[in-house]
Amino acid sequence: SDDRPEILLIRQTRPDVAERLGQRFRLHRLDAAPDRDAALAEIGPRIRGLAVGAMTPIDGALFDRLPNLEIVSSFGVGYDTIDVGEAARRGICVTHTPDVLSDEVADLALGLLLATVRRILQADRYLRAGQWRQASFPLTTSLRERRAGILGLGRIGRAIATRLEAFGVHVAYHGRRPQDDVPYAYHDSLIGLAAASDILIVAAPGGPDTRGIVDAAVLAALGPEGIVINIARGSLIDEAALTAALKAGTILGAGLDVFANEPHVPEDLAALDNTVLLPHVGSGSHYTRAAMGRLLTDNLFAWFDGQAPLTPVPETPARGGR
Ligand code: 8YV
Repeated sequence: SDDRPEILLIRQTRPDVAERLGQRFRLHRLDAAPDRDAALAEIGPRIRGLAVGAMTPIDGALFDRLPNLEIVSSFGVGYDTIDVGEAARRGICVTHTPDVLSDEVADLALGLLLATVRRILQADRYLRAGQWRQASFPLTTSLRERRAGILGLGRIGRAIATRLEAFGVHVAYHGRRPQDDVPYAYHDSLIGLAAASDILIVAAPGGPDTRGIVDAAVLAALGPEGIVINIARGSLIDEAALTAALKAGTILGAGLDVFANEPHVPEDLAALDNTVLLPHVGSGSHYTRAAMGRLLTDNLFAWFDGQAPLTPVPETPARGGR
């Protein structure tokens, strides 16, 4: 008989992850099941571990179907779609994939910032449309002498800050608390940070605590030269307020890799010329996604070896195996 621990994969489709897990565990896939409900009823009680794609809703209703679940290993650093309070109450450990993607996401944030400030994509479209032969591309705003405000100076926020320093851009930040090991100015309110900045970079976690905190007042404080960059979660920004500010010219532009209701992007945001919009690609390189996949599997390996998981989230118990 096969008495290996049984693991359920939900929206985690990387072949290398499935292969590596399959060498050690009995794997089940919910995506492949014709009747999800019947599949859960049959295998649910035997499942001890979950491997999930990022942005996958994981809640108490699912935990009810998995009474012997010990660990949820999630692909991605953000875990706002996982009900960690409910997991903690049930003694279920949740792990994520921090650190391995910070540089990649920070690189993309700088790319998005440069593309937005120097209108790189608009210039490419201008050339391809043959307009260069008629006239030079209009001059743009600049990164020179700008002041960036980072909302959320976590692992990714710090990686963005060091890059901004290299570009000669002044950095300040707002977050839950000041950090004593950084040289950047702390603002105890987001609106204060926005008022002191003309670039606002969103790098804080999503979820109920941060929903809509970049609102009309924050955008007004950022001002008419203001640039908003978001590589975190769309939920942090009031998209309607952002769209209105971009249309009215009360801010200058926005570069967004994330949206409130992915993969749906508001049409009026896409119709604007002063936006650069990307389909949530921050961590999306072969190199980094492979590293995330390894960390996802390593967390499950450690757990079922009876060791402490490598990268548990702080909200859930991270005891070593049962
Ligand atoms: C996702 C992300 O993991 O890490 C996160 O929080 O949002 C991304 O890296 C990616 O979209 C894969 O699903």
